[in-house]
Amino acid sequence: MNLLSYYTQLFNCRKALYLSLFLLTTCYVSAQDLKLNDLEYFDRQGVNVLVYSNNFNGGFNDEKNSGIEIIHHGVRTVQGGAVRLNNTPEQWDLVPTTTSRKVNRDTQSIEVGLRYNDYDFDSRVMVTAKGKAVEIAVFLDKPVPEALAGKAGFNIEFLPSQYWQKTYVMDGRLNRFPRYAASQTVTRPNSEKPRQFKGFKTYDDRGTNRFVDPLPMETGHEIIVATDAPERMIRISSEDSELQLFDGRMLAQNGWYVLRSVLPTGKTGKVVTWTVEPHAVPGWIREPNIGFSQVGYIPEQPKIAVIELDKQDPVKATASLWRIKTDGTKEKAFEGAVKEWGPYYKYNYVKFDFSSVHEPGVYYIQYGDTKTNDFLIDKSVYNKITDATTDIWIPIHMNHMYVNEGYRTWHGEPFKEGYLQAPPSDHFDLHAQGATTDTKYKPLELIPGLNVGGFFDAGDFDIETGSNINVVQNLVRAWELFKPQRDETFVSEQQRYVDLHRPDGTPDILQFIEHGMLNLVAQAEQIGHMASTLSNSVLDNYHHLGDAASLTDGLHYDPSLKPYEVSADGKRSGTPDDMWAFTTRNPNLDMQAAAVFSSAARALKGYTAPLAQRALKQAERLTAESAQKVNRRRFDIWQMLNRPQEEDWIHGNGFVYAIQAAFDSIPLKDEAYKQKLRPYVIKFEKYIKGFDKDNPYGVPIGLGNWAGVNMVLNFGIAINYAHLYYPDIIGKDEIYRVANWLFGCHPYHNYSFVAAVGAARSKAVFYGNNRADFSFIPGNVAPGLLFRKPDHFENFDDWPFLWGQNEGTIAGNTQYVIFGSAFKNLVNK
Ligand SMILES: [Ca+2]
Ligand SMILES: [Ca+2]
Ligand SMILES: [Ca+2]
Repeated sequence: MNLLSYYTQLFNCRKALYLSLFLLTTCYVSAQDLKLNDLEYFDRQGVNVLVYSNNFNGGFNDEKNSGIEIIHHGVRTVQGGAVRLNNTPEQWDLVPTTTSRKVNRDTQSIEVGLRYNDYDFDSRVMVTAKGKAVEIAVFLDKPVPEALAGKAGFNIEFLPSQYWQKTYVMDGRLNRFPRYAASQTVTRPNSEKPRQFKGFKTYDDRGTNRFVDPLPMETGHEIIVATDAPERMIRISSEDSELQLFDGRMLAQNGWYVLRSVLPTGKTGKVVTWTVEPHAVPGWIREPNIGFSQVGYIPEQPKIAVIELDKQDPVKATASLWRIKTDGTKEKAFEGAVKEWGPYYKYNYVKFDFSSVHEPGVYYIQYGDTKTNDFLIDKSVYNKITDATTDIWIPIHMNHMYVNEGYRTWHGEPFKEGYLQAPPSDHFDLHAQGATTDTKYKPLELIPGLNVGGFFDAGDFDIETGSNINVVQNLVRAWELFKPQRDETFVSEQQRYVDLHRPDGTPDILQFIEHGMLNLVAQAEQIGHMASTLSNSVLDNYHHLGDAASLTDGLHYDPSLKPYEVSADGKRSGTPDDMWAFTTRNPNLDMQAAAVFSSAARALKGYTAPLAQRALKQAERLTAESAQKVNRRRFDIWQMLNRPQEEDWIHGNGFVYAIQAAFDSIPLKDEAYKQKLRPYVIKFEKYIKGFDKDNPYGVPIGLGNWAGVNMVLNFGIAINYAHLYYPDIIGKDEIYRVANWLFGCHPYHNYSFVAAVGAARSKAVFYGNNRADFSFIPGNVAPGLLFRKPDHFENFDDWPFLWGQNEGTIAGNTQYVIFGSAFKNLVNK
C-alpha cells in the first residue's frame, strides 16, 4: 500500500466514522485533534496552525512571515494565508492590515478582520478547529469592490524548498512540484494590475504597458500536497470554490507556491470555505538538535553542547564524545551526564559538558541515536575565522570596482553613469528625500564624482552612508588595535579593479579604509554634506539579482530620449535607471562622518596622504557647520552605567553600549579611571552571567523582525575587552560564549551562522546578492535566529530569501572582523 492510498483510506474511514457517530461525536475531542493552546494557536504533536500571530507589517509589504502559518513537524512551511489581490503576490504587492483578531475558545476558532485601505475593502477570515483539520472560511459583509472583482482571492503559500520535487495530487491527477519555475504566464494591460506599494512597479514592462500574470499549474477541488513525504503532507479541499495552484517564482525568485480561490463577485456572507488537514506523523518526536561549535574548540576552553529537545522527548542520562583516529577507526573519548536546563519557548534544553577532554583530535558528539558531524579540538581552530570575511566577502562588496577571483568575475564596474540628485520623494527601502534637496543641484541633475569607492550595503547594492561610516569606523578600529598586515587582495583604484587572492604589497585593511573613505569624502566634497544614501531610483531594479554592473545600463539618463532608446554617441539613454543620491541634510550624520574622517586620516596618513588631508579638511568644515545644529546631549558614561536597568539588562543593549564606550577610552585615561570603572565591570560580570538564566545559550537572543546578530557581536566584543582589561573580574571562559553561538551552538540547527574558514558545517545559503543561486558569499555573517511569535525560532538553510535571518550587512560583517580579531588575539594569548 502506498502512502497516498493509505492516507485516502484513513481519510475515508474517518469520514465514515464521523457519519455514523455524528451525534455521539459532536462533543468528543480526541487527544489527537487540533486544539487551541494557551499561546493562541491550533496545536497537535507535529502540527501548529498559527492564525495572525504575526501580522503583515507593511514595512516591506509581503515578507513571507505573516498571516495563517503552518509549522509542520518543526518547520514553518506554509504562510501568507490571507485575502490577497494577486495570483502570486510579490514582496511589494499590497498586504492587508489586520483590523481585529478574536480568539474564541468555546467555538475553537480565531477570526481576523483584514482591510485594504487603498480599495476600501474589508473581509474576515475565520479559522476553526475541526478534528484533525481546520476550516478556513472567508466572510464578506459587502461584496468584493468592482476594481478587485476576479482578482481578490484567498491565498496560502507553500515554501518551495520544502515542497519542490515532491508529489501532489489534484482531484486524483498526479503531479510533482517543479524544482525550478517553468509554468505558463499571460500578459495583461497594466491598467488591470492592482496597485503596488506607494504606486511603484516591481517590473520593467519594456514599453509594452503590460504586466505578467502566472497561469495556474493545476485547478480542482481537492489537493493533497507531498503525498510522498508524510512530514509535509497536507490535504486541502473546498466544495464551494475552485482551488488554483500557482508558482510564485514565475514573477520573483523569492516567490512561493500559492494555492488560492478567487472570491466570488457580488456575494456576501461565507464566500470561500476550505478544509485544511496537515498530516501528523504518528509518534513523531523532533530529532534532537545538538548545538556545538562547528569551528571546534581549543583544548583548555569550556566545551558544552546545548541539546534542544522536543518537550515530549524524555531526557537521556548521558551523552558521549567519540574520537575519530587517524586510521579512520573511532573510539569513545568521554561519556558524561546530561544536565537539564529546562524549557525555553517551544523546546526543552539540556547540556552536555565535555570540557575535560583536552586531547587534540577529530571528534563527534552522540546523544541517543543522534550523532553530530565531526569537529576539531586543537589549539589552532580559531586562527582563520576572519579570513573569509576579509579576503572574500568585504572585497566583493566594493562598489564601483570590477571584482575578479581566479577564473570568475564577481561583478563588473557598477554605476558608471553616476548618481542623480533625488527629487523630493517618499521612497522604498525606508529611504526618502525631503521637500528640498539641501544642495545646489536640481532634481535629477547629475551630481559629479560620487561613483567612486564605498561598499554595497548588504544583499542589495545601495550605499547606506551610515553603514559605510560604520565600516570605516570598524576597520580603523581593527587597524589601530591589531595592525593586521594581511595582504591577499589586489586593489587598484586607478584601474577600478580588485583581484582576490593576489597580494599587492599593501595591507588589505588599509585599502578597504581608503575605499570606504573615497566615497564618503566625495559625498562631503560634491554634495557639501553627507547623503543619507545612494540608492536605486526605480523599484524594478531595486530587487536586482545578478552582476551589479548590469543593474543600470551605464548610460546617462536623458529624458529627451524615449525609454530604451540610446543616443547616437552611445553615451545616453532614455531609460530612467540611474541611481539617486538622497541628500536631505542631517547634522548628526555629518558629525558622525567628521569623527570618522579624523580617525581614518590617522590610519591613512602614512599610506595615502592626499586622501587623509581631504578627509581632515572635510572633518573640520562639517564640524564647523554642523556642531551647533546637533542635539548636543552630553554623553555621560557614568550616568548611563548607573541607570536602573533591570529590564535593560536582558532585553536592551544600552549597558553594553555604555561599557564598551568606557573600555574604548581606557588607553587614553589614567589608572584612576580604570579603578573607577571596576564596580561597573563587576556589574557587567553579573549581566553576562544573567544570560545563563535567561536562555540556555548564555547570550542575548533578540526577538525582533531582524534577528540582530549585531547585538550578539556587541556583547561579544564587550566581553573580550572586559577580559582584556579586567581579567580578574571577567574570566577567560566568558569570551567563548558568542563564538559558540555564532559557530553553531544555537537553536533550530547547529550550522555556523558565519561562513567562516575552519567551520565543518556553515550555513549553505545566505541572503547575499547571489541568493538566486541558493548560494552564499564566503565570510558572510547571518543575522541568525529569527523569532516568530509566539514561540518559534528559525533559520532556514535551504531558502535564502528571508533577510531577517539570512542577510549579512557590511556594517555587521566588519563588526565581526573586530570581534573575530579581538577573540583570536585573546584565545592565543
Ligand atoms: Ca539597502
Ligand atoms: Ca592588498
Ligand atoms: Ca542609466
